[in-house]
Amino acid sequence: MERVWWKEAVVYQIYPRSFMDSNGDGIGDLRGIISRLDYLKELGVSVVWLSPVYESPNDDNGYDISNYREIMSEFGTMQDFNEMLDAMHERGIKLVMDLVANHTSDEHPWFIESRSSKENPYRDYYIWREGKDGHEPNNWLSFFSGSVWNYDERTKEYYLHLFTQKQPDLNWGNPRVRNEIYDMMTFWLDKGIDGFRMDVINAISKVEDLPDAPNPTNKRYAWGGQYFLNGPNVHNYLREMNDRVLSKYDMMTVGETGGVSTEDALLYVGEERRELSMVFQFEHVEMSGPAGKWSLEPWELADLKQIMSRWQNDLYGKGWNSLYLNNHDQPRAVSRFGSDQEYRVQSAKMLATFLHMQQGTPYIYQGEEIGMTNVKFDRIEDYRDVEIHNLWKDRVIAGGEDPDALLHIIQAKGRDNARTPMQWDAHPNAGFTTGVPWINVNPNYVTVNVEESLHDSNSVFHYYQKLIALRREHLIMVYGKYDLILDDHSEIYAYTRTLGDEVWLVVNNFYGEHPTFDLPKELVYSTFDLIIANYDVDPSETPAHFTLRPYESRVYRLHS
Ligand code: ISL
Ligand code: CA
Repeated sequence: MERVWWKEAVVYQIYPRSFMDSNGDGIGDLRGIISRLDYLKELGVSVVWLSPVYESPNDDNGYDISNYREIMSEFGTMQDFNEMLDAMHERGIKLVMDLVANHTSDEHPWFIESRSSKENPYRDYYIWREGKDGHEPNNWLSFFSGSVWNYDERTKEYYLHLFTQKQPDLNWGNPRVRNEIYDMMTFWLDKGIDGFRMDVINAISKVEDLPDAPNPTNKRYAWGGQYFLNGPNVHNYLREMNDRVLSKYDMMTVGETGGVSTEDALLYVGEERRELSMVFQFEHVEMSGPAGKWSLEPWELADLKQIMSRWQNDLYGKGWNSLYLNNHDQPRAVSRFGSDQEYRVQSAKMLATFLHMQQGTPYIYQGEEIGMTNVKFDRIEDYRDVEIHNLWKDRVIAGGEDPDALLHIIQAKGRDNARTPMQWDAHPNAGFTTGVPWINVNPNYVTVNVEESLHDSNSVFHYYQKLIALRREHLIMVYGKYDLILDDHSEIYAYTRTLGDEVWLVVNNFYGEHPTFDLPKELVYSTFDLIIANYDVDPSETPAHFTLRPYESRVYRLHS
């Protein structure tokens, strides 16, 4: 595969509202980010992905943009932004911005014009339809509960919103809309940013006639993803975007693409396709079974192996993977895939090894590098996420479901798990703010925090630092071929990486027991060395046979 900087990078995601507050208003901001860049440099990451910082009424924390060319006043000014970008570049850190172009805020001037009359020149910037027999134009279910349609009194038509009512979908079929987006992207790239993370980019092309979705269980609304995910023109639009914008810069792109198979993904990231650098696939974060996201069904290691290995194998030599276990939309990785109790530190390190040793660009979500965990708020009022509150209205207030049962699920799966303030130190509010934080801190900040991690040479932080440093030294971590071994082992997830005549063996114990590892016979070696491990390893033990401790991880280099 061709060598490129973004394949060799490690990306750190900042959710600005919760990262660092510089002025005591309880909301993270750009000057707060600037004040913590030395920390990111010490960690060693080479790219920051910054969740949206554009002007927004914050119905969905900045994923509802009312002006693409201004900074949200709560976060600072354009001058702060310019300073932040320079300060990142001075430290050798590139900046990837969030591109939220499937929809805008309903407070964006385009939408204000669009809804004002059917004749307005901006009408066709959005997706308007007449009702059908006094109902919505179709039965599609929104990502955030309820219908995707909202009736607008003034013109007596409905507009489409896949997310909240305050996030109307843009009409990408209109070339004027596409031009506006390309101009806006050029504006930011000309400022010197290094790429875009593209929000729900595979939803920008809807099928022309917007048919009803199949509704076998006869609910009021039904999931219509097949009519708007990977739609008929999505690749035409991305090719056009690439020709007009992306190809003119040395940049990276990562498309957020829920519901893609590896075959679909290759159409976005195939090396010859001239579309995107990589995509975020969702299969491993959607393992929870038929009841979907809002259920407590456990995930299975066999499924994780099968999914991750399929992505590793199917994209190998053809297109690039991204690697992540959590982000601002997902529960905390250590709570979900590891253990956030007795083995929090060990399992956080194990998960990091498991992920960073695969092929692809790893993404670290803020706080993951110190093993931050899920939070349990006891009262629905303490949650802030619009997805959670819409769900609550739909299922408890309107639907009469048991509030305690749903709260329990929200505690495990809700997006606010990822959005509590970054835990900097043991001072009140975790050192995030001197004021009242916009969302409560996780009470475990007293022990789980950056300051503590920096002092402890055995911390999760120092382990991540080591993994990131290893990637800079060893091309095998980036370009080596992945092969799953011990496919059927019920506790161990092990694989090898191979580049030329170099072989690395990666062994991860996903549970709290003591399984034994036996090297498959075909893997012959004469000498070995230990690359990294999350426990002290007895040097007399060989990679041929050993017993793992709870959540133990080891990486060996095998010499033939
Ligand atoms: O987290 C989810 C809902 O459970 C996902 O389905 C999520 O909504 C989807 O991945 C799209 O996410 C992106 O677009 C949303 C925004 O709310 C998310 O924060 C963003 O990552 C709308 O812009
Ligand atoms: Ca602030």
